[in-house]
Amino acid sequence: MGLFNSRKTIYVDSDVLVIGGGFGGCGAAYESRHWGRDLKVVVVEKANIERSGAVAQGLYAINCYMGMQWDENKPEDHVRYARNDLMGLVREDLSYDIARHVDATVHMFEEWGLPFMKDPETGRYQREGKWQIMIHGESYKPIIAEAARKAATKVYNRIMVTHLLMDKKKPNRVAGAVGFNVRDGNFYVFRSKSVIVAAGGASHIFKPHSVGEGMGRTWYAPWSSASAYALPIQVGAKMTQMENRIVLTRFKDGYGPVGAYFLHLKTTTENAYGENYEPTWYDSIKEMVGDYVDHQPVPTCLRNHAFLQEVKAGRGPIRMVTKEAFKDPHKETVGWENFLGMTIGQAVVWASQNIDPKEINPELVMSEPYVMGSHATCSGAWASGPEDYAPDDYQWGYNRMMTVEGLFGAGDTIGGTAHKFSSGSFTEGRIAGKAAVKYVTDLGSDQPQVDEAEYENLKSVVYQPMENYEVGRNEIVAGTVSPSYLLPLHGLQRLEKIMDEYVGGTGTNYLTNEPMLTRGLELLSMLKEDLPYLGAESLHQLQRAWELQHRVITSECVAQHTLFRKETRWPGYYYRADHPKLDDTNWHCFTLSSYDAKSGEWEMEKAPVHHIID
Ligand code: SFD
Ligand code: AMP
Repeated sequence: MGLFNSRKTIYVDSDVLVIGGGFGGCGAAYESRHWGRDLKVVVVEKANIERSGAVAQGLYAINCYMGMQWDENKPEDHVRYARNDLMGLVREDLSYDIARHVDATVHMFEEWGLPFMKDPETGRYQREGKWQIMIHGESYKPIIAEAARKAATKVYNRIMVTHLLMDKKKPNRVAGAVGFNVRDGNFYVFRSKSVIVAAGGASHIFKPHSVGEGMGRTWYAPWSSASAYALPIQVGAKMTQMENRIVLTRFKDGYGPVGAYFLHLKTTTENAYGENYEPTWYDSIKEMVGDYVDHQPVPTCLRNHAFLQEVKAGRGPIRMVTKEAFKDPHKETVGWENFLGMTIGQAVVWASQNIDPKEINPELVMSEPYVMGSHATCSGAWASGPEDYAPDDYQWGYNRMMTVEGLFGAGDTIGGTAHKFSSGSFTEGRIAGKAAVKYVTDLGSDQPQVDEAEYENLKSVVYQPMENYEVGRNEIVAGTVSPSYLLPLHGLQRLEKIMDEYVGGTGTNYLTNEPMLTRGLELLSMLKEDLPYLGAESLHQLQRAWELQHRVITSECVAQHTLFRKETRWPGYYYRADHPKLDDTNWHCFTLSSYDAKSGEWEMEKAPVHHIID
């Protein structure tokens, strides 16, 4: 490794290392400090926590709040809601654990200065829906980041974590992480007694609707690059429900979310001929999934399914009926502000396409799939549950610890816990932080040690794309296509095409089957063979190269899970055409995977779904 020896290696020691300073990470830092007054709590973030992660642009609602102080809901009710929405399969222990603590989190947000809308008559938080409350949330992220900054011993911004480090003595114990500074290029070795991964979900593993110059326009943040899954997968942590990718109804071209419209503005949808199409599909959905169609609210995936069927039947586009609601000045203000505080691009799209929702009912579209464990979906790591509530086989260590010792997670990282959203992710970070502190305290003198040979080897692996570029660049005089390297963007487009065409993206109407998945996996393994030849022109491109690596391994995991589950559990999220119905007899279970980095092999298994709440 000749060219980059001049880069400095910087060593950082900590008790608790938090990877990712988004909602889960900020919660983890805050709570680790509370329980570990004298401990060294370090946050490492690839951007700047002030405006990083999915909430960078702000949010207009907090989607998970019980309202227990006013007897609005009980934690058990939220578990029932999430279970119904996910067609019966959630980790009820983990979900309950978040629901019972989430209100306290939200109250802290208010103390820290987040402006909440209040119901003028009752003085309570203004409800958008049964679980959602409305905020003036443009500055949501900086407010939460401030608390984490004050709690952490140090926040390292602009460092992209590429790999976890394992203990020299105990094979299944974490000992830290490595990464590089995307501004000065220095190599960082984080040695830590415990690690909490809170690195967000994954966009751009399936081809998005907008490509070319519009490819940054996706619903989930384009910088959510799957590290939350790739880091644990690479060290053999078990993952769950990775087939449960999410597809969402969104306003066309700007990906504006629909929740505030459906729930607060009480708008409805109609087909191109002004008809309410959902009842048309009731019988056929019942035929596919049985009584799950009768749940209230109708599960997100089934609403998607009716939308997709109606478009396939030739009666699209589907529109949101806004004209009436927008005649009410309050609702009109809410409708616009919802996007100005959260998804500004949608307001800009409407302005640029001459769409005034008072005059025109705007088009909706079904998004490409994302992988994330905090919205209406359960993908993520398989985690140990709370000591006082989890059944025995969901408990092997500390709360939120993965199947790797000392490795914890929160937010999008953790599987089985849909509908936690921003507040639930922060809450889960708090739960993980508290548990990590206990783990560290219990370690005593038996402390993990990093292996110098391991991180020295990773140092050359991490910078290899820059070396590839530097050497290979001499072989071409112009253009971007080289015989010796491929650029991160080329790799990303290849990945998105494979996932789209074989693993159930928009290109096949979310449809796949065993032969398609088998071929998709072959193509993914060929892509993996080419990844050592990634070429990075700059540190920025080096970050893109590692984001791609993380997306590819996560995609492989999604494809393996999709192949393993032989049923169509969530029509509207994806379809196994060779197993077109829900099959509770054989598949009322979680799917688990583990990856062996040495052999490149995946092992799949089933785990039982325990229903703790009636
Ligand atoms: O309307 C590395 N979300 C909503 N939540 C709500 O409560 N209300 C809403 O209104 C929500 N809506 C919404 C939402 C998200 C988006 C994008 C839109 C609309 C347009 C969901 C929440 O945002 C989500 O649940 C949480 O943010 C999840 O928290 P977490 O911690 O799992 O992810 P994060 O906040 O993105 O943070 C991840 C951080 O990790 C960093 N990172 N750092 C170092 N090294 C690496 N390799 C890293 N990889 C990633 C990231 O930079 C980031 O800071 S609505 O649609 O429902
Ligand atoms: P969204 O804006 O679509 O991301 O959704 C925000 C919140 O509203 C989430 O809690 C969704 O589950 C919920 N939601 C969105 N649309 C509907 C609907 N039609 N019926 C019930 N809940 C919904």
